[in-house]
Amino acid sequence: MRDENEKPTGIDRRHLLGGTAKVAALAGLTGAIGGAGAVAVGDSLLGASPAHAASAGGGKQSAEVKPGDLDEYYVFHSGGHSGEVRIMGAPSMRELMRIPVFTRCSATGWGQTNESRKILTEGLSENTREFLKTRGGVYQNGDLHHPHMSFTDGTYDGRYIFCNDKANSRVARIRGDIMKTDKIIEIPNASAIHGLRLQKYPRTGYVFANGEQRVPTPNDGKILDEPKKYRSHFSAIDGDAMKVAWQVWVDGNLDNTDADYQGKYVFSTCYNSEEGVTTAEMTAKEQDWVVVFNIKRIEQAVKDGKVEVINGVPVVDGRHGSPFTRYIPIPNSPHGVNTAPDGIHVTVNGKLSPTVTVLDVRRLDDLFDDKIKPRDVVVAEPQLGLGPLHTAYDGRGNAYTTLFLDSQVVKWNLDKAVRAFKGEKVDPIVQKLDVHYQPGHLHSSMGQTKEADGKWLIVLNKFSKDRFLNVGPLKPENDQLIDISGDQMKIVHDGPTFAEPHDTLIVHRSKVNPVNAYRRDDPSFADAVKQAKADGVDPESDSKVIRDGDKVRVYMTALAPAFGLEEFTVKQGDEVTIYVTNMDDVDDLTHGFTVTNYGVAMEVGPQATASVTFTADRPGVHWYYCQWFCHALHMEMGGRMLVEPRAV
Ligand code: CUK
Ligand code: CUA
Repeated sequence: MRDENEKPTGIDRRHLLGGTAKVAALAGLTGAIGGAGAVAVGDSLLGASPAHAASAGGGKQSAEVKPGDLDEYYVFHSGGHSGEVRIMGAPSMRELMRIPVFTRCSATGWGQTNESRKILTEGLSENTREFLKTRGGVYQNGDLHHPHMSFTDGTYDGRYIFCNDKANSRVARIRGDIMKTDKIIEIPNASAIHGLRLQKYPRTGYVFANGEQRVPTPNDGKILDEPKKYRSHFSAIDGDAMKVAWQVWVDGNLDNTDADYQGKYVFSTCYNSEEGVTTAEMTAKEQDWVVVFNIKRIEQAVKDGKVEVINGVPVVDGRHGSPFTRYIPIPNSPHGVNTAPDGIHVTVNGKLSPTVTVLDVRRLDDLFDDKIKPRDVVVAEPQLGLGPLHTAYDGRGNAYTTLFLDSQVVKWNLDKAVRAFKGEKVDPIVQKLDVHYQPGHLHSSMGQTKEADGKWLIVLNKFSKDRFLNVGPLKPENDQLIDISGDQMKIVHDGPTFAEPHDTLIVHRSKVNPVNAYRRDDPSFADAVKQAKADGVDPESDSKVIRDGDKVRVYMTALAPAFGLEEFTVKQGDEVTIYVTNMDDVDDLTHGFTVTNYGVAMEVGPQATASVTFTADRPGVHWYYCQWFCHALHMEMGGRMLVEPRAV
C-alpha cells in the first residue's frame, strides 16, 4: 500500500527494518505463533483493498504556527531514559521546556540543589538511601515512559503531571503551576514501574502503577532460582499524599494499564503469564491476559484489614480465583491498553498477535459477580496488522493503532469492529498510513479524556533512519504529527527527538495555567526560608554570612545585574550552604549561580530562593557568576568566594 507520504526513493521500509536483530527476532516470533492470522494480515497488506488506500479527504487544518503566535495545545512528552519530561507546543511541535525529573540537570542544578535533593531522596526507602550513600546520594538516571495529567470528572484539570521511572521503580509528580517536580516516591515491593495511568473519575485520586518485573518478595538474596516464588504487584498511589495506598499481588507480570471513566475498574496487560525468566519462556504461550482490578472490593478489604502488610504497604492477594481481580485471556503478549472516550470500550493491543481486543466495561459487574465468563467481556477483536502496540481515539468513533512491525498507523472504526465480531460482513479498517519508522505510542489531542477532539495525532516512532541528516550511529527518534480532522490521516510534520519519548499527552491550552513567578511562600523552598528566619536573616533583603562552627550559611539576593554579596570568605573544609533569592519579579527573569571550578550551579527562578551545599575543600579565589542571561550587565553579575587555606 502506498500513499502520498511514502518516500519516492524506492527504499523498502520492510527491508530497512531487517537490519535490527531484535525486531527481526520479534517478527520471527510473530510468524511462528501468528499462524493463519499472520498470513491473512500479510495478504491484506499486499492486496490493499481499495477501502484502505489513502486518498483525498485529509484534514484541512494548518499546522503552521506563525512567529509570535501561540500553539493551541501543550504536549507533555516523556524523555524515556533521558529521565525528563519535555513540554512542546502543538501543532508547531516546537520544544518549549524540559522538566528534570529523574535526571540530573546542568542548567537548573536539579540533583544538586538542596531543594531538588530533598525531593529526590525523601521518598526513598532506608535501604535505597543506604545503597546510594556511595553513589552521590541520589540516583543518576531514570527511565520515564508515561507522563499523565491529573483528571477531574474525566478530563484534564492542570493540577499535576504524574510519571513513572522504570529504571529505579519510582513515581514522580510535577506541579502544573510551576512545571517542576515536587514529589518522587519509590514503590515498595516492585521492580521496574512501567505502566502508569490515573483515576479519571471522580478525580485523581489514585495513580495506578504497574510493577513490571517479577522479583522475590522480600528481595533479600535468599530466593534466587525459584521463579515461582517471584511476585509482581500492582500499586494504587494516593496522588494527593504521594503515598502507596494499597497493592495487589497478581499472577504473571504487569505491562501497561488504564482506568475506566466510572472510577470502578482498572486494567493491566500482562505479557508473561508463563512467569518465565527467559525470552523463550515468556513468549511460550499463545495467550496472556489483561487483569481487571475491582477498586471498591480492594478498598473494602483494605478497610477491613484483610491484607498482608509488606514494607508498610497493605497488599491483597489478587491471583486467580480472588474476588479482587478477573483475568481476561488476550492473544499473545498484549502491550498497550487504552480506554475510549465513549467511556465504554477498552482496547488491548496484541503486540505479538495481529489483533486488538476490545472490552465492554458495562459487562464487568456481571463478570465480577460470576454471571459471565471472562471472554464474554470481549466485544470485538479486529485483525489490524503486525505489532499493534497502542491505540488513540478521535471522539468520533474511530480508533488509531500503531503497528510496530508494519511501520504503520491503522485507523479503524470501533462500531464496525463490534459489528464484524458479531458476524456482520463489514471491514472496520478505514486507512493504513505509513509512518517512519516503527511506532510505539501515539496520542490524539485530548484523546485520553472524554473531551477527545479528533484534531491531531502524534506518533512516536522509534527509528528515524533516512528522515534526517545523518548525525552518526546514534540517530534521533521521529515524532510525526498527523492531521486526523478529515476522513483520511495525513502526516504534516516530522520532529526529531532525543532518547527516547515513549508517550505523550496533547492537552488543550485552556486546561493548563502556569504562573510567571514563584510566590514567596512556595513550599518548594520553605526549608530555606525557615533556616533564614532561624538565622535572623530576611532572605528578601539581607545578604550576609552566618558562621555556625564549621558550617557556613551564605545568604544573598540576586537583583539584576548584581548579587547582594560581591565577596565572602570561608575556610578550607567548611561546609558551605549558599542561599540565593531572586528579587526580580519581571516576567522571564531567571538568575543563576555558578561557582567556577567548584562544580556548583543552580537556577534561581523569579521570586524563588534556591540553595546548594558543598564542602569548600579547594582553597583560593573562586568567582561565582550568574549563568542565566538576565541583563545587559549579565556578564558582570558575579563575585568572589575566598577560601582561606587550612592552617598547617
Ligand atoms: S511502553 Cu514504550 S512503546 Cu513503556 Cu508505554 Cu509501549
Ligand atoms: Cu543574573 Cu545573569
